Amino acid sequence: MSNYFQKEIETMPVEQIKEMQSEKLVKQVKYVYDNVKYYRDLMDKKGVKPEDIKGLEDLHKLPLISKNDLREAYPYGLLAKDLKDCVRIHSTSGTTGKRVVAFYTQHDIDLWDDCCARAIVAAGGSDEDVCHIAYGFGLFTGGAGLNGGSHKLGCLTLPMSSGNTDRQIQFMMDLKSTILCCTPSYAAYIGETLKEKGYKPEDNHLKAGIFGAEAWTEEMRKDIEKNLGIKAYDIYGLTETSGPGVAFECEEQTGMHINEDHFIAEIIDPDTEEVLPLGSKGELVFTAIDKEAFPLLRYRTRDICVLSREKCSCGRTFVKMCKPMGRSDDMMIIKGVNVFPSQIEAVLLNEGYAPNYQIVVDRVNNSDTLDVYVEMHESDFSDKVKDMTKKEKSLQGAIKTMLGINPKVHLVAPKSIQRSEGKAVRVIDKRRRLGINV
Ligand code: DLL
Repeated sequence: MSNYFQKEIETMPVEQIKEMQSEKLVKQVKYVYDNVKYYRDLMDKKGVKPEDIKGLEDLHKLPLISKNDLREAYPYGLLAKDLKDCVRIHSTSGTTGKRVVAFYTQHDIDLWDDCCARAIVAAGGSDEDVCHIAYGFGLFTGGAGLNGGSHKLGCLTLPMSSGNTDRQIQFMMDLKSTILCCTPSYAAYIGETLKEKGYKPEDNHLKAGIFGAEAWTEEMRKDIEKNLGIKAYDIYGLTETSGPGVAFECEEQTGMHINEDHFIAEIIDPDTEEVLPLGSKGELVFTAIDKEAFPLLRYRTRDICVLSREKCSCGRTFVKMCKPMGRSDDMMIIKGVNVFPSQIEAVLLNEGYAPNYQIVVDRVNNSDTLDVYVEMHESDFSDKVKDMTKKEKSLQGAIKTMLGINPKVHLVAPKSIQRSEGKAVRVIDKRRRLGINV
């Protein structure tokens, strides 16, 4: 039997959700038009007035916006409230160009906390739990978001932030953490370290984990669940929409429910920008219908995804998004073939390797090269060159079967690929040095 944080909303009949979205959308478009010059100019340019938006069916008439608009409007250009009404700023970890900064009023934070509290309850949490938050705290939204949700629910909250894994483990054991929140790659690393220290999965008190902020596969989920002895739930969000909690997984673990009382989701064709029907694969676009300080209308996430309204056994009626299948901008084109890092990861896990790898793409003599560095398990290590070559060839074959192109596989010593306390750096695309827009 499912528990909910806000049952009436989370299980509301779909027709009613749509009515609610329509009403909020009409108000929000007017609010944004009246208060944000940047949007007003975009809408005027497209010839759309707030009166043209009478409900959900008119959403497609609004202009799409992207990270470029956010960068152009940096820092205050999309602000809809006076700065004195704002109480917080967060920012993306973007390393190129201007960062994206998002502003929050107290009301925005309250709704964000609700979204994260819903996620914790959907993962089996209650006010009896000890919520161990090992997402980074600071400008990144992961720590603050789950921290807010955990407080709202009344959990005993451990705001650990990321890093210092020995201390994480000591607190986890001594203070009996029951729910772990961090990136999936850090969860995998904590699991690995626990094992190294001689702990068995049943030695910790954890029952669930809420992992997101980066792509991870079903195979990785199984690995983490086994090593930590927990159920691992996905959580999705982005700084621009507030942070984690835009969507969260329930006990069915078959995709993430989007908090549709606050966000309208669309799927578009990333090339033509045409809205695609439910069930199509395309780019996820969000319209935030409750945000005060930093409103977003039709924001292109670049995440490739499929939405589904199949009935969920948990009783929630919110539309579900699948795990993002890559980004319309992290897809690599190698030797003319579209490659997602998650495809390579799936092969590695399927072949029994840990998800510790690095993909290096380059162009040599006008031809693309793909090198995959993969860590071995201690037990795979052999000083016979012949054995190692055989293993590399076998993995190479498996990746070739998946992608249709031939990679060069390098098996490297355990722990030799640098670990991350936040998002793992999976891909190094050296073609950028040649000015190629990958
Ligand atoms: O990563 C917010 C977050 C924090 C989500 C903690 C979940 C947990 P950004 O740093 O702005 O925000 O990055 C947003 O990360 O567009 C996706 O490409 C990716 N992403 C986020 N969650 C997932 C997920 C946070 N569950 C970008 N699976 C998004 C795959 C994810 N990718």
